[in-house]
Amino acid sequence: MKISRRDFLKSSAVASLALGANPLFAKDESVKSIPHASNLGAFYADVKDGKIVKIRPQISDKDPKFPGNEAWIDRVYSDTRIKYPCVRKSFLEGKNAPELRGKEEFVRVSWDEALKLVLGKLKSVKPEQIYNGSYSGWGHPGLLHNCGAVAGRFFNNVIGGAVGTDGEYSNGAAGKVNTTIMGDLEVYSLQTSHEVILENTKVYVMWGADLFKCNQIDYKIANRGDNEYFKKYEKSNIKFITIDPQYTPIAKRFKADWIKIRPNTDVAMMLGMCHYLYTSGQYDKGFIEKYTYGFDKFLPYLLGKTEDKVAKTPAWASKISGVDEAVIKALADTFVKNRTFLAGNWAMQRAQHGEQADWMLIVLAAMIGQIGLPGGGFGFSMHYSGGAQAFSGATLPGGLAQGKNSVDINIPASRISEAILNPGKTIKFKGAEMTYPEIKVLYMTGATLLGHHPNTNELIKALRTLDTIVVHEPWWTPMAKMADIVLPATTPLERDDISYGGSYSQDYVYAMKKVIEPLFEARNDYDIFADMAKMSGEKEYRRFTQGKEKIDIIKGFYEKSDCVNVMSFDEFWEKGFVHFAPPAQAYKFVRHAAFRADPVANKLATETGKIQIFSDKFASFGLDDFKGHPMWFEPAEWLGNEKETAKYPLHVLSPHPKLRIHSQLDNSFVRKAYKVANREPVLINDEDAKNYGIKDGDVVEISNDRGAILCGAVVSKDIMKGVISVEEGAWYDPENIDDEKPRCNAGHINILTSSRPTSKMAQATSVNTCLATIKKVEVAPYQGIKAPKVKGA
Ligand SMILES: Nc1nc2c(c(=O)[nH]1)N[C@H]1C(S)=C(S)[C@@H](COP(=O)(O)OP(=O)(O)OC[C@H]3O[C@@H](n4cnc5c(=O)[nH]c(N)nc54)[C@H](O)[C@@H]3O)O[C@H]1N2
Ligand SMILES: Nc1nc2c(c(=O)[nH]1)N[C@H]1C(S)=C(S)[C@@H](COP(=O)(O)OP(=O)(O)OC[C@H]3O[C@@H](n4cnc5c(=O)[nH]c(N)nc54)[C@H](O)[C@@H]3O)O[C@H]1N2
Ligand SMILES: [Mo]
Repeated sequence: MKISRRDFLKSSAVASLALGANPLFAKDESVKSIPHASNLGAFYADVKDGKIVKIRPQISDKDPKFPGNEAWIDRVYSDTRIKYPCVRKSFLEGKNAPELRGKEEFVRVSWDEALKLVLGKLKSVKPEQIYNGSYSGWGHPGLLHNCGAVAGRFFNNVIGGAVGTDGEYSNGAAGKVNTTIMGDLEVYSLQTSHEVILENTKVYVMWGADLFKCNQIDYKIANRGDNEYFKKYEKSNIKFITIDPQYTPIAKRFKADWIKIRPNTDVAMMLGMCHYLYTSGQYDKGFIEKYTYGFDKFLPYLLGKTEDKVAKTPAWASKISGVDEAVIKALADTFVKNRTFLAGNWAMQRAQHGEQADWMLIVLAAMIGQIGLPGGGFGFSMHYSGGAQAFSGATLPGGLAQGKNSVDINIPASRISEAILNPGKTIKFKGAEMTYPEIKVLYMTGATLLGHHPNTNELIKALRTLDTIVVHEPWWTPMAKMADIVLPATTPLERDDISYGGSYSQDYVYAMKKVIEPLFEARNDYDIFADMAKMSGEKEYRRFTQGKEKIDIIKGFYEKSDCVNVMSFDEFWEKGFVHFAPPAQAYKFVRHAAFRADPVANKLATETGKIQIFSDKFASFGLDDFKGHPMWFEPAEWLGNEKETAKYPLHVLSPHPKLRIHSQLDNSFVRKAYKVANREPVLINDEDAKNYGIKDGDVVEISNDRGAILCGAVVSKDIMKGVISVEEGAWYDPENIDDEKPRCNAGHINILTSSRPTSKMAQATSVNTCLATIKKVEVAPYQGIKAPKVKGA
């Protein structure tokens, strides 16, 4: 089934109109409306004769124009569905030939044969030789079928554990720093509410925070409630400023002043502002004394009285960041004289030395002195999953218990390729050391290493050394194609589940009812693991299922929550949702207000109970690339590195996709809305385009030492000179599979990104530290990715 862009526009207009109608009474008697929900929002799926014919948004979806939900029809019935369990030919024949991964044909096998093969492989190695890469949770927001949770439950209860991931790709660097600085991760915590911002904030700084794009989806169930507030922001008197190499559509909507900053140089700019605030005597001395620790140890560095003898003046910062000295000073003046909110992003810390970004922004906010005041201070989740929405406070349904993992080895999220290629190697990590295990089996469910991990060619090299790769997937993703054993998973619409949303408001609990029967031979991840538990023995099976049916587990989650006080499970299951209206005071929430009101009674969970401008713990790590206070470190690849830019003059950013969830939806009609010549678009500045002889719509090759990709050019004034941007998540599609580093026809950005860690402290991903070059090319038309041929199917 294929839906055109025009059909989609038509149907979503109808969908918006239908929003108020009672969805349980579809006009056509033969059509059943079944409630379901996903990261893309809550909806009713209309089913006729066992087929989904329409997706209609639920009442909680405040802006159902986002095309993702409509695309469920397309995705469920996609040609790229994996229909049967499959095994790579040589692997099935017992020859393995790992170098043929991703090149060889697959053979259809029975479920029984496939699962025996998987279990046999898992049992032939030690648990510490299995890497469970079911990272992230973006596979499925359901509380029962959450891919990471079911995989963890299986490995911990049946296999004796597995190697996991430490940290993540989202906030790998900040996540290792903020708890020590603020006593809280900050990036996943409830933010100062929209209402408080609207009432109090005079200056709103989007410090790389893409408030609109990133809030259109949710880690749980999206409600797009922020969009209602953005209409009010638009009409307010708030002065918006965006500090970003790109002028985002929301910045444009808010008529924000655009500060074009060289990628990866924000810390220098912040230091320049701090120097100016200090030397001009404008910083809030009282705040620093009362609420922070270690300013005196940071000051010599700021003033150039340490070894480097460099004062971090606005002039110094200007040279690095490309932002005018006068602008740096004017911004500092504006921030300190007005109620100013600094909304940080996560892309800044997804760069080499990303540890410094949030820390330095916190120090700047501390010197401004508005932390904990209504509409002032900083926030690191204004752009994510409705971070500034009012919190209901309800007790929600819980999730699937995973049990204890007896393998105490977790590989830092940026280090997977290195770990596979260097078993036994010891690295520094979080102030201690860790040694890589010898990984033999890679197991992936609900995540895609071949999508999210940097330096794809290095990763593929690593993958081709493993003994076994098992992937559960609904679709023939590039990761599935690289596997030995591929198990067809159901899409969420083919099974029952329960979840809640938004992640921060927590005001709706949703029934995610099975909409249609599983297609082909697809099975639920839960059932796949349950079957292997059964094959292992009665005891293992009981440990995995705890003697419960799936619907009873869902009911159990429901019954332990506040939902039961609203309606019975049966009523909920019929209606589709429970709503908890947030209390009035939730709309007045001010982050850090309690700490500001009483820093003794409400001290932070830090070394000193205060904000750590300096941390003795961090200083004691004795690292050369991460110290006791935030600092500017020059990245290996950036526009200020003349040697590097001679060869690769453009800084490549890989932000999150507007119309996808990472790689998800790249096999749906949604791609028609953004692909250029069927390839991932690259945003390029108009002057750069002219200099390179590139026109809008041209096919271009972007390359560096790590590889090359083909993209479609989008020439624009909304990206600064010297920077190009390709959204992460295009499905990798090698042009000539036998090349050592095949060019990617689809424009998968991680071909170009580096797996270099942020530092020896967090060892996090640094994908936004990347230089490359670009040229126009003449190539054959590209049709997009296809499912592989399967023998016997
Ligand atoms: N260059 C670059 N790379 C990045 C980033 C970046 O900014 N730049 N960002 C990073 C970040 S922050 C993140 S969070 C990661 C995201 O990385 P991932 O979490 O790997 O991203 P997704 O593409 O959402 O992968 C989810 C996979 O689960 C599959 N799936 C969906 N439903 C089911 C199901 O029910 N069962 C099973 N078995 N599978 C299912 C989908 O088809 C998809 O392949 O990417 C990281 N990579
Ligand atoms: N629609 C959609 N929303 C999403 C996701 C998705 O896949 N699709 N993924 C979700 C996930 S898992 C995550 S982790 C978050 C990601 O949240 P973020 O990491 O904050 O989002 P990005 O899109 O990577 O980048 C946001 C902005 O940062 C800018 N930027 C890049 N480098 C720099 C820099 O050095 N300095 C400054 N000042 N700005 C810079 C980019 O130009 C971009 O406009 O988004 C979430 N929201
Ligand atoms: Mo993420």
